[in-house]
This record gives sequence, C-alpha cells and structure tokens, in this order.
Amino acid sequence: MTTALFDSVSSIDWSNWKAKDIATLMFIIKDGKILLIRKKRGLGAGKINGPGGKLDPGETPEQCAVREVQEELLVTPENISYHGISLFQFTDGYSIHVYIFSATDFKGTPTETDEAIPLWFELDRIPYQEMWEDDGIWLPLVLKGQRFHGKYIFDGDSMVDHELVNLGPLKK
Ligand code: 8OG
Repeated sequence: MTTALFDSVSSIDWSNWKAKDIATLMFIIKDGKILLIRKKRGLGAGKINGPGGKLDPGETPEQCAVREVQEELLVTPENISYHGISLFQFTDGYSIHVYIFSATDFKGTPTETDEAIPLWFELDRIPYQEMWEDDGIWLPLVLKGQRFHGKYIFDGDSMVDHELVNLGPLKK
C-alpha cells in the first residue's frame, strides 16, 4: 500500500509550508491580446505558459519577472501590476511558490530564444488545453484585473485539489 503525503489542500499545514523554489510569471496583455510562450525547457517544457522562471539570489519577484521576459522573449514589460501568489505542492515532494504579474505595455519585439517561442492569443482564444491544468481557474482573474491567492496539489501534470481566494480588484 502507498500512502499519499499530499492528497488535498486541507492535508497541508500551510503556515509552516515552505516551497523548494520561488518563481514568477508575467502576462503581457495589450490591444486585446495576451503574449504567451511555448516553453522549450524547464518545468512545464512543451506547454504554453506565460514567460517567467525562478528567482535569482537578491532579486525581488518583480525584478525576476522582468528579467525572465527579457531573457525568454527579448522584450521589457512596462506598467506592471501584481496579482498575487499560487502555491504548488506536488505529490512527489517538489513545491514551488509563484508570484504572478501582468503588464499592459512592453518595449522591444517578442523574439524566439532557446527558452521560448512567443505566441499572441486573442483573450477569448487562450489555449487552456495546452497549459497547466490550474491556469483555467486563475488566468481569467488576471484578465479581469483581480488579485488572488491560490493553493494547488499536483500529481505530475494532474491537478488533484485546489483552493482559490479572490482578493478583489488590483490596488492602484
Ligand atoms: O525555471 P522554470 O521555467 O523551470 O520555472 C518554472 C516556471 O513554471 C515558473 O515560471 C513558474 C511556472 N509554473 C509552475 N507551475 C505552474 C502552473 O501550474 N501554471 C503556470 N501557468 N505556471 C506554472 O511551476
């Protein structure tokens, strides 16, 4: 018999929970379209996602989110908002704490790099079936300018449980 250590959001003591990795996501939304990537490597390679990645030492989450977009797509996001966090616990023990940002403008031309292929989507044509399973739950809140806090349990690519709290409109 195998015992699942992490099988539901409520089975975790979140007050003492600490993620193995800290990372960011940045969604550039401009002229009714969202800039996503086909991720070439790292966690979630092959999926469509927002640009982003792990925090470097000494960096704030916002600095990380900007750097990751610069590295992955050769553009610099501008007019940035902070939406909140998503906490991911995987059943194999891995965990990641992700800070989520959006931007309404950018400098430069989205360009393919060895990490990512840039892809623009109409806001009503976001390819959720090619994205992480949780994205369909919270990305609509990013599009609506809401803040939120989410907790997710994953078994590999499959979401086992989740809890999402909507914290209301973005703070100006
Ligand atoms: O450095 P690397 O690219 O491997 O970092 C992982 C990236 O994947 C980071 O930007 C956070 C992001 N990420 C997860 N889980 C999920 C998820 O469930 N949905 C989305 N949209 N992104 C995720 O680690």
